[in-house]
Amino acid sequence: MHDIVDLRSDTLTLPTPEMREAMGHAEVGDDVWEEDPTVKRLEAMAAERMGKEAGLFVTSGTLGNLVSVLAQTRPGQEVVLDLDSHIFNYEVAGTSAIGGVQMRPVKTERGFLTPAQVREALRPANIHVPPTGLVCVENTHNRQGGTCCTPEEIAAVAAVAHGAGVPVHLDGARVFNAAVALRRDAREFTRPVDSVTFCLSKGLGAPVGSVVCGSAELIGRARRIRKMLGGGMRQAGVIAAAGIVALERMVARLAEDHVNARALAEGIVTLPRLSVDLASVQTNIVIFKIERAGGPPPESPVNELVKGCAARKIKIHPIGPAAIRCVTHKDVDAEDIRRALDAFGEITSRW
Ligand code: TLP
Repeated sequence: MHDIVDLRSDTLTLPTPEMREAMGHAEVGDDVWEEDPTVKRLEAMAAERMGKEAGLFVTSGTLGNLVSVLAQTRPGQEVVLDLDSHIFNYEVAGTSAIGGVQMRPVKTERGFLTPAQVREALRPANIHVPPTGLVCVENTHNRQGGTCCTPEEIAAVAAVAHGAGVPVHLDGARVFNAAVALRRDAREFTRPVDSVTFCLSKGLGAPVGSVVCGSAELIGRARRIRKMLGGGMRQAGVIAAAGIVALERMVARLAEDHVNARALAEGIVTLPRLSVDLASVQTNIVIFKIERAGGPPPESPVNELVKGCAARKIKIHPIGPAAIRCVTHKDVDAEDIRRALDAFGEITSRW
């Protein structure tokens, strides 16, 4: 039970006492000189968990994705990705603005490109067209509500891309949620791809940071690009120390967040003015809709729900004129979920 129930994102998680302790005692050095032992330990640990040769600690998932795209493309190339992907929608067009690549968003069924869609999107050798430089996939899928694709689905897409000599990047901001939900090792999701970014500062609870993993050669290039973008950090072991605790202690507990998200979704379907696609609730994200049918709606139902919840110290995030996203995480417990459901019930019963 928490005073404030913050369901806006798992990025809002606060560091655990153990993380703060580790940060306070972290052994540090200048990481641009590759002399920070704690950063090196985190990178080695991350690479091992992702089944890759090397890792690179970056400030954010956005920087991790940008560095990964820049390290594997050149200006004038095209990147194939899902229309609803985070890279295409929420990363400020960095890949185009800074990397000079063109995005080729493809509309998919559930956020995941199929092998046939990739085959169709790959450019032929023709002087008029931009060469395809990279294919990106996202798992779990944020805008689809935290849905997972299987390692086999990723492998099938990667096989098509690799067959054409095109590398594949996984935006695995929440790849550990997928691994826990599907009871698979994270390495199975990353084995087919050339690069992966995962976040320490979402469900894993670290205050800052993501890690890019790939071959030693790729990470060497990524390190230079990170420096170019101003992402070379000095005594970054202070924050990497929290990332180590995140990897060691916070992965298995993601299952609790999934149980809480499920409870939230199952409560929401019982409320007549709200609806949720239960099949989409596979990890820690619940996207639900406000149904207008069946009675006179308030002026802006979404605003009324957000404001009504805020008055009850519950924070939720609208993602459209009639849609709300809730994300469960370590700072939300089962009691908080009941409180949120009570609030939703009370507010919507007046409509
Ligand atoms: N997602 C954030 C917001 O940017 C929407 C959130 O609250 O969910 N890939 C995926 C799939 C993400 O969900 C996010 C963050 C990122 C990349 C970027 O990570 P950060 O926020 O560390 O730059």
